[in-house]
Amino acid sequence: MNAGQIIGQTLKLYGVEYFFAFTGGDQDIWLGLRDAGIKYILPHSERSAVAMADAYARLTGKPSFTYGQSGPGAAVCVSGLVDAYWAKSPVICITSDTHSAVQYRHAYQGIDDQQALFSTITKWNARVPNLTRLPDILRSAIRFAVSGVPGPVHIDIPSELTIFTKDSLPDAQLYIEPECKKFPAYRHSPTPNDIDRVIEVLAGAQKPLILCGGGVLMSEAWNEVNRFAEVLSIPVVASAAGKSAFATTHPLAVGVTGNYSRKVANDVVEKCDTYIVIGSNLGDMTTKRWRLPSPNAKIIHIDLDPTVMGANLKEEVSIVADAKLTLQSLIEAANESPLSRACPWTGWVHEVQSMVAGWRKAFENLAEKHGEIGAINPYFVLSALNHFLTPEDVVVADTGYMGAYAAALVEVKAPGRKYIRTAGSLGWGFPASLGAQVALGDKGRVICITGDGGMGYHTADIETAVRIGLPVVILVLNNSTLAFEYHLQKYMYKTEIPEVNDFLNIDYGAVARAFGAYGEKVTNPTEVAGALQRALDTGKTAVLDIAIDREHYAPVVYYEPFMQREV
Ligand SMILES: Cc1ncc(C[n+]2csc(CCOP(=O)(O)OP(=O)(O)O)c2C)c(N)n1
Ligand SMILES: [Mg+2]
Repeated sequence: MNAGQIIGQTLKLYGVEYFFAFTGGDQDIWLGLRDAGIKYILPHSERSAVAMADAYARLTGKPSFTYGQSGPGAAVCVSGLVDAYWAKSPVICITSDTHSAVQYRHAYQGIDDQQALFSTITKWNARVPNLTRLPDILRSAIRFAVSGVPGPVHIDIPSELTIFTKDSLPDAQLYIEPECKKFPAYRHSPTPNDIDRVIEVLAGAQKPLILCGGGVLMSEAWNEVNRFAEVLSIPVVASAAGKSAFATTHPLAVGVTGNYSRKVANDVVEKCDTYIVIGSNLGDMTTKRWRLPSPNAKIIHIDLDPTVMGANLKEEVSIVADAKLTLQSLIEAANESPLSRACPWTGWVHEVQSMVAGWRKAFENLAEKHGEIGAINPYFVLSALNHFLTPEDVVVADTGYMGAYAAALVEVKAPGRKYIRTAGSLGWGFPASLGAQVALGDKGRVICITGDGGMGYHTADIETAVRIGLPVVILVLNNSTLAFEYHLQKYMYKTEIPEVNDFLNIDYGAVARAFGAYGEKVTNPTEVAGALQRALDTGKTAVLDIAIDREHYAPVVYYEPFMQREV
């Protein structure tokens, strides 16, 4: 077996279906994948490929694979892996590297230390010294990616092993670790004492609140978190990463808290006296730069990563264990506890529910203002989208304002892996939505929410979507500017620097049609609902370019105290 065959056959044994990559010269790998029946997905850049692989992993709970050719291809992969690194997404990136015979000799596309490029954004990073080591290094890469705190890994293979190689390993020992087909692998249980401590602290609580972080989705624990919240009648907020762990339509749901959030969710977090944090590192985005919760609140923190304990806030109880296993034990303990028979915090639940109802009313009022021709109100657009969303749909949001609009306003009608967002890299959303649709197959529709700034990064991948036949609906909320930047100038600095943020008014609907997709430009608010209906009904890739008001500012907290957001 040569390297390509070893890679192809190993992936097949792990049940891998897809390989997301922008090609380089390493034909042995492509032949190995083809012979193993792994489907090759070709987008228009390594960054798109990584975003697709990343979204695929986040939505399936399985490790995913991508690639970059030695030098420039590898370098582009790095910029895509950043988001997987933040989101703890197990993307395995294989790169070829300079032929060992010419390393350090100014070889074409050579980077002397290519591994160093990946070192800060991967969990593990290994060079394959010879063919004999490839099977075990591949297994280790997968194990590193899916076990402990999941995350991206990198394998570097010198090109003497990947291009037209005569080397072969006749007796390659290929086997897999079944536990590593999904993540998080090798889950840890809580101790009985951990569970007792939670019930003990809750017995003294008057205003408890649950925070669902991304770890709840990673651990596939959404049914358990719903059950736990219901058994004890505890309201639930989420981080942007954990948004879809709890349906926003649930009577105990409050919404996303943090910097890109619902105002009401931050208000509720501020009031709680006991904060049960599940699968979150309590970073700045979730805690409003550590101004939430109140310093008096007792924190019960459940996470599989011991290094997040105490990193940001002081915990009353720290449980280092898997979210699903911990919640299963907590449900049992809660059922046995008097707390489940006579809810001591009914008044708190009613208070939270009336706060959420007030927020909903305020949002509906704002969404009733449709905006002007060419300056449509984004609240109106998202409210219209909510009417069309089904419990099966998956929403993929880009970052900045798009992350805030989507986090605060998009309804999740059933819990599960239904919402993912870029953890920070502008432009990730659109290619990620294609990976999401590959993951979903025909089990649901994917709707991507991106700005024109985000869409500009990977416009060419409309062709990818059309070629592969992915019926993603892409909403480009187009204000012909990087509005986040524009507003920071306007409100914080009381000036404008248009050359830093303003673009031409591009019609992405027409662009989409040129690529063979369905496309419309929506300038009149009265066209929004009809256009959404048509895009969702086409059954093919659809782009709606919606001309939104460049003055509209999203539900973010950055302008405080310069400006108060509305909801
Ligand atoms: C790769 C990358 N570059 C830059 C940024 C900073 N950034 C965040 S949001 C944003 C503006 C996004 O513009 P657009 O997608 O058009 O949305 P809008 O703000 O106009 O609503 C920028 C430049 C980033 N997060 N990631
Ligand atoms: Mg914009």
